[in-house]
Formats: sequence, structure tokens, C-alpha cells
Amino acid sequence: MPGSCQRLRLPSLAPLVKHEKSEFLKRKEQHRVVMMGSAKVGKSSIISQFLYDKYLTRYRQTVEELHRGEYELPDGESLTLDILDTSGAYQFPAMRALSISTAGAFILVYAIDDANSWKEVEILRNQISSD
Ligand SMILES: Nc1nc2c(ncn2[C@@H]2O[C@H](COP(=O)(O)OP(=O)(O)O)[C@@H](O)[C@H]2O)c(=O)[nH]1
Ligand SMILES: [Mg+2]
Repeated sequence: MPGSCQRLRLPSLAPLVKHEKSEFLKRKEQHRVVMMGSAKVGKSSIISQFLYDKYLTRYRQTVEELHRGEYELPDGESLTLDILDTSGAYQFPAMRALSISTAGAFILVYAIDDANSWKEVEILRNQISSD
């Protein structure tokens, strides 16, 4: 089963803006970003820094983890950002195809000192554009 974690970050994107819209008119936006790339290139570390302001020093293999950031936009609307972290192993083509088909956007990560991880990014990019 995929792991799941949540972080509420409500005030960060809504500084001191007065909300003039009524609750009824507020729109809820939801986006899903899928993080892909070879194992050990730093995918989980990027998510950890972006959502939790923490750098992961110890390597822990990811199976599949869903992270959620909730934001209130300056105009009062709310934004849910789901970030799906993947293992990088992609042994199961069906699982990879499902991750790709449910994504609104992708972040493809490679390590500058690992040429194969760049090749993997090329493969993933082709797969994404052909799906
Ligand atoms: N040197 C260096 N190491 C990193 C960087 N980002 C992550 N790491 C380390 O590389 C290892 C793998 O990172 P991780 O985020 O777990 O990779 P993932 O398998 O792609 O999720 C961890 O030990 C991290 O501490 C980076 O930018 N530079
Ligand atoms: Mg990981």
C-alpha cells in the first residue's frame, strides 16, 4: 500500500490580503504532480525540502508516497497540491502507467554525476508524451 503523509501550510501563501469573496464563491483547485527519475537521484529530498523544509541526509528507499500541501491563495481560493513520490525502480509497468495517467504535471529528476539517470529521464519523457 502506498504511504501517505499530509502537511497543512495554510497561511504561507496568504499574507495580509483581505478576502472579499464569500465562502460560497471560493473555488477549490487541485493539482497532482508526479515525481519521477532513477532511484537515489534526490526525488524524496526535493519534496522534503519543498514541503517540510528538511533535507534528508539518510537514504531510505521510497515505495510510493503521496504528499499533500494545502494552500490558501491570496484571493481566498484554496489550492491542494498532491505530490506523488515514486521509487524510481518502476518494476511494474502498470503501476508506472497509472502514475503517468493520473498526473497533471511531472518533475523528472536526474543526478548530475549519473549518466544513466539522464537516460532514464529521456525514457520517462518519451513514455509520458506517448501516453
Ligand atoms: N550530494 C548530494 N546528495 C544528495 C542530493 N539530494 C539528495 N542527496 C542524497 O542522495 C541520497 C538519495 O536521496 P533521495 O532523495 O532519497 O533519492 P530518491 O531515491 O530519488 O528519492 C540521500 O542520501 C540524500 O541525502 C544532492 O543534491 N546532492
Ligand atoms: Mg525516494
